[in-house]
Amino acid sequence: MPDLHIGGRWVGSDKGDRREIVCPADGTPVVTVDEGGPADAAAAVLAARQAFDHGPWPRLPAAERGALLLRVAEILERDRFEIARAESMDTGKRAVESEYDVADVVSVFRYYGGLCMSGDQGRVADNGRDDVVSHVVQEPVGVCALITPWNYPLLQTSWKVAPALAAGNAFVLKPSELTPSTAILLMRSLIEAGLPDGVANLVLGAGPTAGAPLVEHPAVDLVSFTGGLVTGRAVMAAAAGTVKKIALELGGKNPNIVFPDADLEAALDMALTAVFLHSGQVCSAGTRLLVHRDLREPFVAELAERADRIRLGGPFDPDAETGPLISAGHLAKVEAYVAAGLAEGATLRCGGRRPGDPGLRDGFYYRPTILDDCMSGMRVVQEESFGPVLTVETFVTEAEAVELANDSIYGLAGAVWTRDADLARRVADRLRLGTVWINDYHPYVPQAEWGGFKQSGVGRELGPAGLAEYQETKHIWQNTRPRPQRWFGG
Ligand code: TXE
Repeated sequence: MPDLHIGGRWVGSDKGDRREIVCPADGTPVVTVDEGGPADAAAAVLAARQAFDHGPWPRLPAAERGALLLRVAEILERDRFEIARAESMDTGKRAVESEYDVADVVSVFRYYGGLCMSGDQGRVADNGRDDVVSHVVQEPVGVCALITPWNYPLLQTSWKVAPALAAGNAFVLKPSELTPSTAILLMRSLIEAGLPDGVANLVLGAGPTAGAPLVEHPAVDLVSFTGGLVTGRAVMAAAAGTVKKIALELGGKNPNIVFPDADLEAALDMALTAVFLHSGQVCSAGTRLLVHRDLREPFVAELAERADRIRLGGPFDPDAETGPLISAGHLAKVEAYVAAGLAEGATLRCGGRRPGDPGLRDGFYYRPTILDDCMSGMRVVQEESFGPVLTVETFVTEAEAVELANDSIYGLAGAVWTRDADLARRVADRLRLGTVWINDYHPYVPQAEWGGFKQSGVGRELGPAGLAEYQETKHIWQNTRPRPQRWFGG
């Protein structure tokens, strides 16, 4: 069966191009898929436009859209092992992590399905007139281009697809060219749930050839993009040509601040998870450890000792604790960042190399790495390596900790560890971050908004604000007793 889905039909690409997907854990071929280009992107936009302008979906009662989203959740839950397996083959991540991801995806569809059911009919604004009704309503934005990355392929897609559908939009999804499999499976689930033709369209292919034409297309009303900062800037600039609405999630360099009175056992354990989960390929990874000077030596020594014991392996290796990087190119990028850090004066506490295990030779693995003696100005501290690399900086005062944490062009997420609730709250209030964890790291729920301050992005995903991104607000002024005004003499 062909892999692009346009206007309710599975089709091959206009040019007939194909792309082979390989598993990053060992380089084995996973699947070959159709590779779309500009003509496919344009066809998908027109199909979505047609479905939005003339189809039933945007005009359905919200509760019916909600019912469909809940059916999608059921189907995804039924197929969770097949979906998780596909995700693990494309990304190399452990099967158990993919299963957690699919469970999260199901929750996201349930949450937005439920939000539709809540039956928000807008509001009546007080206009001071008894002859006029001012009704403020939310409408779908229109045709949305949804562009997603490779680290949490289906999860990041669900954060866009579920609210876009809940609001009544039509969309074209362009997943990462490295990890297309679960987008295909999602499309099948949407069809099985009964989504009308043309509402959901799938174009596979590379960013410049399949993604950029979506961003530039005049018939697209909104672009929601998750990916790297450099690409995000290009997307923002391209979207300006037709003044599209945009939502961007562009990663972070997230501070994890440890005060001396913290529960050190928990702080240490979670500092490892914060940065080394999914080998650091997490936008909110706690890559910058800011530790009080008095704690630094014992804390970092134990961190390094435990990081050195982390077991690497493929998706189905029961002993593996984390997996490979996504590609050879990404591995080279991470290596270059570590080299740059060492050249700038950092001290290597562990890792800094590929694993020696011959069983891992064909995968894109990199050992968990800790760079000590870092300074805020270093490239490895400021730029996202998106790998298993932790940098260590020290502070003495609360003000210094806040200043270091905020010394970044990013502002996505971070954590503060202390038993002093007042201190924790003071610091949380001053951090310029979209998410702050106190005595924890990484949890999120579909009910609460996610997104970044500063160059970590524009807009919010999840929560009610994640739905609002996909809505336009309209004020309908209804004069019930129209009379001539005689503004002009006539
Ligand atoms: O991402 P890209 P890449 C960061 C991370 C990583 C870096 C580069 O630091 O090392 O980004 O990764 C599509 N117009 N993050 O190159 O290019 C592309 O096809 C429209 C953080 O893989 O941003 C894919 O679907 N679309 C991040 C998506 O954009 C374009 C997650 C993301 O790819 C395009 C991943 C264009 N001109 C990487 N060029 C996070 N925020 O979690 C590419 N794309």
